[in-house]
Formats: sequence, C-alpha cells, structure tokens
Amino acid sequence: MEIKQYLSDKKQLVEDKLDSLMLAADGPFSHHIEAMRYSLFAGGKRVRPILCRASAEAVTSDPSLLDEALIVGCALECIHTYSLIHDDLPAMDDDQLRRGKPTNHMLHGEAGAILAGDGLLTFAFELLARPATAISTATQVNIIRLVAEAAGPLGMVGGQALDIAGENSSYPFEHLQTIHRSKTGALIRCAVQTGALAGGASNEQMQQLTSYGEAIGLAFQIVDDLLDATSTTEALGKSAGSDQIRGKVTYPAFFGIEETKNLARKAIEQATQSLTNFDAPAAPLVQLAEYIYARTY
Ligand code: GRG
Repeated sequence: MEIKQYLSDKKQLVEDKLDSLMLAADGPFSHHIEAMRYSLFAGGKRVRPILCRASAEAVTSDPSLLDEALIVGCALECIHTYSLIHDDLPAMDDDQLRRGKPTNHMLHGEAGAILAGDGLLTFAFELLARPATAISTATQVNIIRLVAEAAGPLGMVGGQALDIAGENSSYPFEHLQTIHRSKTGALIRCAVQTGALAGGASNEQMQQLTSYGEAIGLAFQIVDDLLDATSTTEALGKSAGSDQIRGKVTYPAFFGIEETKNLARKAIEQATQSLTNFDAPAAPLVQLAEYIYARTY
C-alpha cells in the first residue's frame, strides 16, 4: 500500500467527518463558530485522527467501530487545534503564521481566539460524550478519561506550562523528555489508545499499541525540534527557528542535528517493534511511523 494514497484517502475521510460534525456558522453564535472553523479547517495534516482510525483498523474491520474511532479522532483534532490557537497567542508564542495562514488572533482578536480555543476544547468533549450505539457506555467513559488525562494538567497543558517555565533556562535531559512526552506525546499516544479502545482491542493489544503510541509521540516532537532548527518558515507554514529565539531547550541543542536524527530513528524502530504481533491490518501504523520520521512540515 502506498502511504501517500492512504494518507490522502484518510485525510479526506477526516475532512468530511469533521465537516459533518462541526457546528454551522450561522445564527447568534456565527462569529464565534466562524473563528473555531477558521482554524479547524486551515489545512492541518490530521495526524491524530488518522492515527486513531488506523489504530482501530489494526484490531477490527467492523465499519461501525471504525466510524466511532473516526469521531474520537475528530474530537482529538478539535483539542489539537485549540492548543495551537492558544499556543500562538501573544501571551504564549506570539506567532503570526500557522498552517501557512494568519493565526487565529490576527483575524479574530485575542478574546475571539481564546474563546475559539475554549469552544473547540469543550466541543470535543461534547463529541466524545454523544449518544453512541456501537460502543458501550463503559468504553465511552474510558475514552473520555484517557482524553482528559492526555489533554490536561499532567498531559498537554502541563507540558506547555513546563515548556513556558523553562524558556531561557537550562535543565537536565530528563526534564526535556518529560516536556516532550506530555506536551506533544500524550495526545498522540492517546489517539492510538482511544482508536484501539473504540475498536475493541484486547488488553494485550492495548499494551502493545500504547508502546507504539508512546514511541511515535516522542518521535513526533523530536522531528518537530529538528524541523524548527533546519527548515524554513515557508516549508513549515509557521515560524522556523523559533525555539532558538525563545531560548527553548531542544533535542538538537542537547545532541546536535545528526545525533537527533539517530534518536528519532531509534524511536521509530521502537514503535514498529511494538507491532510485531499484529498482522497486515497494522501495516498503516508501521507506515505512519515512517511518515512521522520523514515528514517535512
Ligand atoms: C496552549 C494548552 C496549550 C497547549 C499547547 C501542542 C502545543 C501545546 C503547542 C504547539 C507547539 C508546538 C509547535 C508543538 C510541537 C508539536 C506540534 C503539536 C506540532 C503541530 O502539530 P502538527 O504538526 O500540526 O500535527 P498540523 O498543523 O499539521 O495539525
């Protein structure tokens, strides 16, 4: 299977599903919903929903379970988009460009962007808690708990707090790993875990997919550090070189570019090794790991 084709098919699936789930920008809340839609449909790679659905595919071929996983993936994309809107605010990274377009607050103002992020975060949980027929209420509650943990104070939000607190200071490598695992890795691992849960994975499959998710989550952020240090604003669609400007500790700052590439490779190998007990339906997960390593934006 050609990964480019797989990614483009699944990206379309995600776009269509997000469009069908997302509120329409009309009525009294139209400006607020327009601000949410602006960033949600600004051209993201949709890595988290694609991973969520691919993880379900590794354990089931039941179309209604795969659709549940896709909805969970769309909720994760709403959370991811909120995090980018807030990360770009003047109080945080103060960025003007995201996904090659003006950042949310440039168009909708700071208050509008804060509320667009708040709206997306809350709407994600509305999606996760919707009446579902294919999965049990217990599975739904487990998924909601995993998402809240991954997005919350010991996950993405906590990681962002540590990242900001650590600007212009030095700290041990173990602390950098904690930041990477929580700020970026937690939501990616959660995409894999929740897709597996929606698909009805066994405990053993959950353990193996969790190891896979942890490894690709770390690889994703290592590659992000590399791209920030080596790529251009034009290629990334967001400001390149910002880590150095903001005095952030990164993998390249610790290890240099070449060794950082080796460490990303090692994380990808760890990820694929976690999948050795899976059959052909897990092939997209192997290729997605390679895509995360080779991505250029
Ligand atoms: C503000 C609560 C809060 C959290 C922000 C994730 C995050 C925490 C900030 C984003 C900063 C950043 C550049 C992190 C690096 C990894 C990352 C999440 C990159 C962007 O994700 P992609 O590449 O983006 O999946 P697209 O645009 O393709 O969706």
